[in-house]
Amino acid sequence: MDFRRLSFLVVVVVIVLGVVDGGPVPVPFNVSYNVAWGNDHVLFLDQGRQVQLSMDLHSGAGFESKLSYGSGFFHLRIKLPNRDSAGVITAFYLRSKTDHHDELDFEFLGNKEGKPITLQTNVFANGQGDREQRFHLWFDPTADFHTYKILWNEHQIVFYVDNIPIRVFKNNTKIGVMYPAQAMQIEATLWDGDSWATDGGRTKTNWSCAPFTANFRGFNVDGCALPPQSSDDDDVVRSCYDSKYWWNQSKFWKLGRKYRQVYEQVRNKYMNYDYCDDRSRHPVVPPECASNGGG
Ligand SMILES: *[C@@H]1O[C@H](CO)[C@@H](O)[C@H](O)[C@H]1NC(C)=O
Ligand SMILES: *[C@@H]1O[C@H](CO)[C@@H](O)[C@H](O)[C@H]1NC(C)=O
Ligand SMILES: *[C@@H]1O[C@H](CO)[C@@H](O)[C@H](O)[C@H]1NC(C)=O
Ligand SMILES: CC(=O)N[C@H]1CO[C@H](CO)[C@@H](O)[C@@H]1O
Repeated sequence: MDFRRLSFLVVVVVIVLGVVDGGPVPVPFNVSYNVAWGNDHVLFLDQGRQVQLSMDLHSGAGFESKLSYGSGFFHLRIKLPNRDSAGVITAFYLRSKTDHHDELDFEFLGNKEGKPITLQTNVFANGQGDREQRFHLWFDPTADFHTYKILWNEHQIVFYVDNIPIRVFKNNTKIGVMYPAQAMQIEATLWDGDSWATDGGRTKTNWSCAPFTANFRGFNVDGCALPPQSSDDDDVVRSCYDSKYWWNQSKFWKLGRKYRQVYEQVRNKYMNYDYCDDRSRHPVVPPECASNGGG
């Protein structure tokens, strides 16, 4: 193989991997995001292409997208607080700022050094949540950046860790299950949740380990942005289902066969709590539980 062809191949591979990583273009934070709270606990690194949130006894911190979105394939690259992070919650989620809100959550529940961090996911539609599913991860999320992604279109919501789908919430409106349909903002936060996060709240935050820090990258947004105050306007939100958005194309309507296999493997091996199986909280199996197998 001559050298020109080889370097062409390398470029292609880098571009493909770049896309898998959550976007080839390192976009600065301030293009799409604002600090929401805890300004003095936010540090900008790498010319604004990386942000570090910190938490101590005085405050945590959070940021949010400037715009709201009606569909998209959202991602952030996150490196979680290391050492003893019991009680500390790092979160990446979409949320509508409405009374009966929609929300799609990744919440990382910190733990004592050496014990596994739990990744909790949840789905709220029209104010109703109580749909937790929890996982242990197959890598150390404090050691390096990993990509966490949320696909949201008219057909399904999928949570991904790197490229692996771990949770599917389908549009089951035809069997009476509410489906997120309100304009949502992207948010990320670092906060003290020691009343519930670790061992059901029995293990408290060890403040002698503060400040706790979480780092974020990957600030390009693949989403259908909506004008402010449009969340009540059905037609405007529906415009986000247009096929001109790549995440609305048919290959994103359900998991393909290969993805469904890894999805099932990962859930069998790493999911350690599922609201669908919790008869003390849900005496009747929630209707969506039968059909979220990713098929
Ligand atoms: C983002 O920050 C850089 C410098 O830190 C500044 O030059 C630029 O104008 C800012 N962009 C926006 C959209 O605020
Ligand atoms: C859910 O799917 C139905 C078709 O089954 C569609 O009419 C509706 O717009 C979808 N709902 C949302 C909120 O996307
Ligand atoms: C809190 O962290 C300090 C420093 O790492 C450690 O010496 C101490 O044992 C920890 N306390 C608890 C209750 O784990
Ligand atoms: C509501 C809507 O416009 N949905 C469209 C999403 O994109 C597919 C094509 O990929 C169209 O068939 C749907 O009508």
